[in-house]
Parts: sequence; structure tokens; C-alpha cells
Amino acid sequence: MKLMGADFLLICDEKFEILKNAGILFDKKQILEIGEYDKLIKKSPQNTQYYKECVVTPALCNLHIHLEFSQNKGILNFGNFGNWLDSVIIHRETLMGGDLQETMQKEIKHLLQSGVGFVGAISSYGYDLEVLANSPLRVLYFNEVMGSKAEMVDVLCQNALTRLKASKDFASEKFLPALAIHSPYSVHSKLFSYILALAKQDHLPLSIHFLESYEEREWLEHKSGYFKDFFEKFFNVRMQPFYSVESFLDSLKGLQPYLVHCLQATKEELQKIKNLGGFLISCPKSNRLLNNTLLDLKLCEELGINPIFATDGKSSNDSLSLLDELRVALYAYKEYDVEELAKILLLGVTYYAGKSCNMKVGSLQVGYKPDFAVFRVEAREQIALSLLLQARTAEALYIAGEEIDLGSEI
Ligand code: MCF
Ligand code: FE
Repeated sequence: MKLMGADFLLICDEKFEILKNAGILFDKKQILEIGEYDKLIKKSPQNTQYYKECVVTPALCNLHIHLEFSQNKGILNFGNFGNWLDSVIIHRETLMGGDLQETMQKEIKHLLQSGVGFVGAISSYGYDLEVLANSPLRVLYFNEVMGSKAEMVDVLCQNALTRLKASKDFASEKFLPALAIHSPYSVHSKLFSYILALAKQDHLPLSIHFLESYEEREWLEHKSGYFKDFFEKFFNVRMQPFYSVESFLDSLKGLQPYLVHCLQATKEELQKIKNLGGFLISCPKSNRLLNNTLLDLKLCEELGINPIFATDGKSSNDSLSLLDELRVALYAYKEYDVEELAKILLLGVTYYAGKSCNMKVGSLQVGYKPDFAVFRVEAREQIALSLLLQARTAEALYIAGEEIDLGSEI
């Protein structure tokens, strides 16, 4: 049993409760008690640590990253979705070459140093499997499928199954295998049905990039625009969209998927996602860099949708730090009061991210996992805002009740 305390605990519940001079009593499995530090210290006089001038939050949850794209720095084209996707196809091999394993190791270190304890990793190739499974992070490991050629469907289904099995070999309390469908424009309808059946059968979390770009919407709705030439240009095939927006969403009934981006979703479509019990993941910096658009937060609020915030990969970001991500969002959504927005953003990387996967993470409550991030912050009021403005790296990070060695260099 251990006790940790700090000047402020951000509980990260729906009310955004904040406790002052408070402590958390915990073991390796769960949080046992939360309350006044001075009272709790009587229950655990040894094994205590008080973080002065610090704020404790649940370890942050970054539920949409692409670790395999960590080598991108100045290789991919930003500013226009079509130009970006062209550049991904052209430079894929370069991006996956070099010392990818070492780069991913470093990136995991940066994630931990920035206070992230839980990731949703979209794996395009499986190169990130061992490095993630052997890391201290909690991981939802999304084996991603992609492919639109009819003659390839059987091979792709087999491939997906093989990769899922390989990830199941690493399954543990901290590492959960899952599935991802890249997007409606890139997955054949038979492959889609196969993956949906697999996800249902094994009760696996499912993640999908959905309605990210104007180009995707134009293709699904009008069968025209960028994607009309895309398949001929790169894959030498004439294609038609496999789904309408509506039929794609209807197929997801009973699955509660993570739908990532949704920049081009209408109010009715967002309502549909909510009715499905689905979760919306928003990646503001990626959305600015690839699509010059931000999710309409006010519309989400109106519909009672609580977005989860994530960074996406270095393929469309300069950093996987959620603190960087939330800071940018804080400056971008100028229609919100800054402290109110800071709270919404923080809950999107703690409480609502944790709630989506039923893993008892993302909140400082009795019975929740003992995963904490400690940040040095000077503040008396506006604690959420001060945290986002001041914190660059975590002072300490605990995952499964163990303090993680964050090293020194960044
Ligand atoms: O989320 C961003 C933008 N939208 C789609 N895909 C990706 C993103 N970052 C990386 N990707 C990957 C995706 O997983 O890029 C490839 C896939 O492997 C694009 S399709 C050739
Ligand atoms: Fe992504």
C-alpha cells in the first residue's frame, strides 16, 4: 500500500471536482481511498510521497496514435488532404525504413515523459507490436486493415487474422488486442464485413477514420473528386465507393466503434454516431495540418457528445504530447471561456477516454486503476488552465501503481 499526495488533485469526473492538499491511497491493482492527505497519512505512515506545488491527474490517455509513422519529419506534405495522402503512398517505404524500432522506443519515452500512460495505437503493419507490448504503457492495440481490390480480399482477411493472433500472444491486463478499419474509402465491403464479424465475435474494440476530409465526403456522396483519380493513379483500378455515409454507419450497429476525426459529419450523422453508442475522437493539430478544419465542439455539446482528444501520429503532427495538443485546442476554440474549455479538453484525455473502454482508467476514484501523472504547476485558481499553460513534462508518472522511470533527456 502506498500514499501519494499533492497540493491539487484533479479527480476528472463529470463535475470536474478538485481536491486541495489531498492524497491517494493505492496498491498495484486499484485506488483504495482518496481524501485529506493529513488524515490518510495516519493510515499509511510509511511509503508516502507528497508533491508540493504540483497537480495530480489520472495518467493521460492518447487513444489515437500511429507509432509506426514516428520517423516523419519534413517528409509528408501538409496543408491539403489529397497532397498528404499522395505523399504517404509515395514515401511509405522511406517512412518505415531506417531505424524505426529505435525511433519508436524514443517516442514511447516522450509519451511517458509527457504524462501519457495509456495509448490507442493504430498499427498499419505490426512493426510496433513488440515495442508497445514491452513498454510500461497500457495499450489498446488496433490491428488496422485496408485494401479495396476484390481479388485481394481473401488474402487481406487471412492477414488480418494472422496479425490479430500475433497480438493476442501479447495480451495481458495492460495490453489489449483490437481491430481498426482504415476508412470507408479504403476498405472493400467484403473485408469490412469480415472485420465487423470478427470484432463482434471476440468483443474487440474497433477504430475507424471517418469523414475526415472533404475529399472523402465528395467520393462517398457524389462518386467524384480526388478519390476518383486516386485509385487509377496509384493502384491501376477503376473504383466506385463501397458505401454511402448512411449505409456505412448502419453497418456499425452493435459495435460502439471509435470514429476518428468526423470533420465532415453532419448534425444528423453525429446524432447517428451517438445513437450507436460510438465514440468520437478528435485530433485538432492533425485536422489543422491536413484539412484546415476543426471539429465543431459546440455542435457536439448540443448533441451531448463528449469528444475524446488524441494526437494522431507524427504523420500529421509534430508531437504525440497531449499537453501540446490541448494547448493548441485551447487557443483555437475562441468561442469558449478558457477555463471551461481547459476542463472539457482535460476530460477528453482522462474521464471520457477511460469511460469509452470500461477499463476503470482516466479518473481518480476508488476502484480505478492506480495510474497517475504529476505536473509541477503554480496556481491558486483556474487550475485546469494553469496546468495546460505551464506543463510541458510530467514530474512523475505511475502506471499500475508503479512509478515509471522517466529518465532525464527529452
Ligand atoms: O489519421 C491520419 C490521417 N488519416 C488517415 N490515416 C492516417 C493518419 N495518420 C496516419 N495514417 C495512416 C493510416 O493508418 O496512413 C495510411 C494508413 O496506414 C494512409 S492509407 C495509405
Ligand atoms: Fe489517424
